[in-house]
Amino acid sequence: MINNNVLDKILTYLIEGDTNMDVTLNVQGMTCGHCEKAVKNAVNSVNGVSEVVVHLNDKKVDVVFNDAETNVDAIKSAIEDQGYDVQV
Ligand SMILES: [Cu+2]
Repeated sequence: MINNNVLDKILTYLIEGDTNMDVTLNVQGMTCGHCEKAVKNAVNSVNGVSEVVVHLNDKKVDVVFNDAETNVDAIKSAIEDQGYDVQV
């Protein structure tokens, strides 16, 4: 059985010729709303990123990006540039 998520990706691929990927990054060092905003803005500023959700309490960041335009390393660097440690 095929789930909606997979179906979405296939449709996006057929329509746009590329795929939206999602990744969850473990980000260490986020302690407050300021950190949350800094990380969110940094990731949003990466070309090809369409969605960023920061889970401050879980120290996790969900990112949706177009893999024709960017990659996990670029997103990771953007967060590290703000002074936070990232594990995929
Ligand atoms: Cu903070």
